Amino acid sequence: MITKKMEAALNEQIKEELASAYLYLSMSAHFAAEGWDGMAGWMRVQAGEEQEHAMRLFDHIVDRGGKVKLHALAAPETKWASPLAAFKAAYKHEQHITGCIHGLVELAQKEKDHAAGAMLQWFVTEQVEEEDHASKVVQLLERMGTEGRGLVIADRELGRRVAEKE
Ligand code: OFO
Repeated sequence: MITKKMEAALNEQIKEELASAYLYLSMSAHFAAEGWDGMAGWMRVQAGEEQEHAMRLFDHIVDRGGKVKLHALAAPETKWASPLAAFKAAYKHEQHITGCIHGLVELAQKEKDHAAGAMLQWFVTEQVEEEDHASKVVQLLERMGTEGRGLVIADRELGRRVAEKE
């Protein structure tokens, strides 16, 4: 049986993951409106992954006899000064999420909740990938330049991202 503290913290993390999905969907909408279809697609795939992350936590709470409680989501930003600014914001956001996950791992240790600890290890590894993906795009956009042909090539490259099976 999940403890009340762990249940509340994981419910909070479901909100964080869905807020991530919301943020990336908003970025996708922004890129689509600006005609950057490749980057819009990249963000859409990312938003889908975030929903899957939320569902992992959802299922864990249910499997451990707890109750899922969904919290309200704040509206995300809708505009970014440039593609580079958006991906920098995404990278910063992932660093924030990594901090949340590490906090949950520490709570699971304190609560002696080994099942939550084991489940959260997947997220620890995933966050290494999440930060790596976002920072690599930042690097790519810095190299390709913020306008013109370089950005068109980067957009095409980023559009090749497809949803991975977890
Ligand atoms: Fe769920 O990893 Fe990104 O936010």
